[in-house]
Amino acid sequence: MSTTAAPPEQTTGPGRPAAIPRGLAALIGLLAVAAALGVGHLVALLAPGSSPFFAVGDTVIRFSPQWLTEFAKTTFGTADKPILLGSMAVVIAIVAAVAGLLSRRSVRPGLTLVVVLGVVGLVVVIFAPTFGPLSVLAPIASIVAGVGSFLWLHRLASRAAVARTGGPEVSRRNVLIGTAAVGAGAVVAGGGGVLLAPSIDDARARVTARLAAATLTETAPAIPAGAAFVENGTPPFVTSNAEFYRVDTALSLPLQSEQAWSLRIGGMVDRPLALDFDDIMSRPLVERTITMTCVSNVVGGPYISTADFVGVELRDVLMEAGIRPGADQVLSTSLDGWTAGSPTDVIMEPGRGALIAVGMNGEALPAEHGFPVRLIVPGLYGFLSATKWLTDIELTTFDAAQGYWLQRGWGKFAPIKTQSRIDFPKGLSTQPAGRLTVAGIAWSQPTGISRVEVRMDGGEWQEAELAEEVNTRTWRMWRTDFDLEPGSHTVQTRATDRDGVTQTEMRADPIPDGASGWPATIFTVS
Ligand SMILES: Nc1nc2c(c(=O)[nH]1)N[C@H]1C(S)=C(S)[C@@H](COP(=O)(O)O)O[C@H]1N2
Ligand SMILES: [Mo]
Repeated sequence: MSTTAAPPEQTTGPGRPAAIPRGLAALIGLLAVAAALGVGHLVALLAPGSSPFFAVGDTVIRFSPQWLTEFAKTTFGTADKPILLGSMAVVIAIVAAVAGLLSRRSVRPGLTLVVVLGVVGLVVVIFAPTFGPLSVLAPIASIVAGVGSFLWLHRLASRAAVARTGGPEVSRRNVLIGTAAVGAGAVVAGGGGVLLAPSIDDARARVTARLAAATLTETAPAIPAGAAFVENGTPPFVTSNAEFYRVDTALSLPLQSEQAWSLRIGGMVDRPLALDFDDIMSRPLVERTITMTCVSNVVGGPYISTADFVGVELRDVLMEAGIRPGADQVLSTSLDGWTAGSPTDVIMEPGRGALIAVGMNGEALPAEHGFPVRLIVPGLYGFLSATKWLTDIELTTFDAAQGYWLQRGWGKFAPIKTQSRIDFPKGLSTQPAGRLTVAGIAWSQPTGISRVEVRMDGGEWQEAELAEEVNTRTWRMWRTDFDLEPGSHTVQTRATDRDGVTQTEMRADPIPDGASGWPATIFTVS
């Protein structure tokens, strides 16, 4: 072999080890970190919430400043979760590649970075609200897998680098086999973690069957055909479970079977209760059609939906526990550690109709909407009332404890604001000249809607036709006709509740207690 054929990177000499080629070095970092995350995700099957990758994502969400959360929600909507996970994957991949590149000669710098990543995963899992005795296993397995793969691949690659200067050709094949093995291991482990994740399909099927067989002490009246103006562009009165809006902080859904589920009711009560799913099912079950609304909904926004919920009266259960004087807050906690604090006096109002819900539109709650059990409080925004994956109810005071969003600058008391939305015509659409039916929805739970007015181009307010009222806990559809000349037009609406209070024109952002202002839609007639 002639010396001139030596590769340009050859810097071998006494006391100076051969450098691993850049691409291979970066690949080693990537594969070691992928193996770490894959193995971590697999071992996390032993303890919910302990997969390092998802735990990091959950922590990013928990510690995101309020402006960032709002920006993500309003810019990406429900795509915010995949976008967060994707961005995390990119950042981690860059750090992993850097770890590999730092260790082209000595194993130490890159290995240190891999360990640092692993320790971040461990710390994040330890401080997660879901932390339990088995939770450390996944991040520790992750560190072992990451460090082991890095050391092994680094040794193979260093040997191959030396071999390029004249050693046995076989080392290069070893590198190939090594990288392929670690890559395959990462995919198999991570994929195993995904595929072996407990499915709640069977549990949901059991609950759906039990609900179908149960006798309800109160059924929701059938929805009259005239309750929605779908032909004019409003949504159907009842939202299908698939179409129901979803808002939560959960990157991976808490999955618990109804058999493993239990609810503790404690704090400032005379008789703390522990209820399991059978206890819930053996109580009087009621069915109610309720419209839920998210405080993050902007004027004209999509975060509002209606369903038939089945559950037990929250008020009755709390009466049984016996609320002590001074307990002004009902603080509910989910399986993933999210919390909501509702005012006790609202929940205990006779006729408010708050539910510990188990059914939604004739089936068990879907996983995304809180299976097996959640809270629904008509008239309160979801962020301070509608805890999904419910596991704990604590009677306490607002001074002693604050719910998740209250800690992040959102309101302490946020009744749903009277609002209306224009569903047709769509903004910036073009409509044919002549008669145009404008249509939409209005809501003011739990007071109900008594009037919706519509005006075109700042003209006289004209009273819209209201669809049949289902109950005051739900939205109400409206429509009205205009004869329009060609050109650009702006339509506006304002709703009035059953107490005679008209929705305010004053514009407010969603934070801290809900958006307000009259919706306006600009469109063209040609
Ligand atoms: N466990 C849990 N429950 C939660 C949330 C959450 O982030 N975690 N978000 C709340 C918010 S802000 C709203 S608006 C409603 C939305 O319920 P949905 O997703 O079933 O429509 O759930 C509430 N319950
Ligand atoms: Mo919300």
